[in-house]
Amino acid sequence: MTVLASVDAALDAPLEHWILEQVRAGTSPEAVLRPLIEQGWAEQAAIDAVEAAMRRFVEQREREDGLPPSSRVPAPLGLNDASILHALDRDVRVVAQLRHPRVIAFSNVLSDEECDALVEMSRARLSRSATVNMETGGDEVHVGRTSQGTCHARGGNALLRRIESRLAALLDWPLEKGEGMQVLRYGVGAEYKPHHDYFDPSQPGASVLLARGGQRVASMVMYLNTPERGGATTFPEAGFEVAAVKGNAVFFSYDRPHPMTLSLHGGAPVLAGEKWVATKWLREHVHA
Ligand code: PD2
Ligand code: ZN
Repeated sequence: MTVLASVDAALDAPLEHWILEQVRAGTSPEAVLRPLIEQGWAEQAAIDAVEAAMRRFVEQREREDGLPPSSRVPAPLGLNDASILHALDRDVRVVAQLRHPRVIAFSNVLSDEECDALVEMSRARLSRSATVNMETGGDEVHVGRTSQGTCHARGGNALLRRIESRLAALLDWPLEKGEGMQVLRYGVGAEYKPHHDYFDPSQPGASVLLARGGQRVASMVMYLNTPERGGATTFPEAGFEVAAVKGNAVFFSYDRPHPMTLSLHGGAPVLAGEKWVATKWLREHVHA
């Protein structure tokens, strides 16, 4: 009997059809694999072939449902994984995680001195924050975003380079696939109403934005101070919020530009004091 050990081994159409029928009927994985193994497939090759068939089936259904294709996203760790991640020059702590939406809260991402330095280099450059106009791909002032902000070019100084390199190590995502760092200040009453960070591909302005590095696939919001009250980052569809604490950060990813990711999030109003954050958006490709 010939043993097909290659992971490239392909299923013929009737066998693929049979496998998908079995999977849909809830047949156990062992029972689905058995006929392949009886035909002489090596076990791992059979597992790979069945998984590939299921992936093709899911992708076809998603296309039929009009969903945009999914992308690879930064995945720094799994659930119930390490509690501390050594990120280049710093031990970052994992505080909490959510599977869907995919959210990770970290502490000890930035030192107090780094937070203060980011605030000081941004203070004089602040202007009323804009949002992306998806009709044109340009920026515009929006009532839902009442913060002030500024954007620092990637690698613009030694501090930015150090933090960007640390984030690249922490998130296992090349720093070239990141946008420049945005720093925001919220005064009392200022907020960022719930929104998605990805670009809506159906909007006319999307092509301009996507041409430069592809989709956004994840966001890292780092807290540069601790507001007296308010200013949490909220995920309203998950009923979840991350408190703004100096040096901590919230990471969230979205594997396709679609609300099904539940990545809708906002910056709740600051109730007392002020709030400073630095946001790093991660792209599919190199962002030049
Ligand atoms: O400041 C925040 O908590 C926040 C909330 C939602 C920041 C952003 N989005 C962002 O920068 O995209
Ligand atoms: Zn956002």
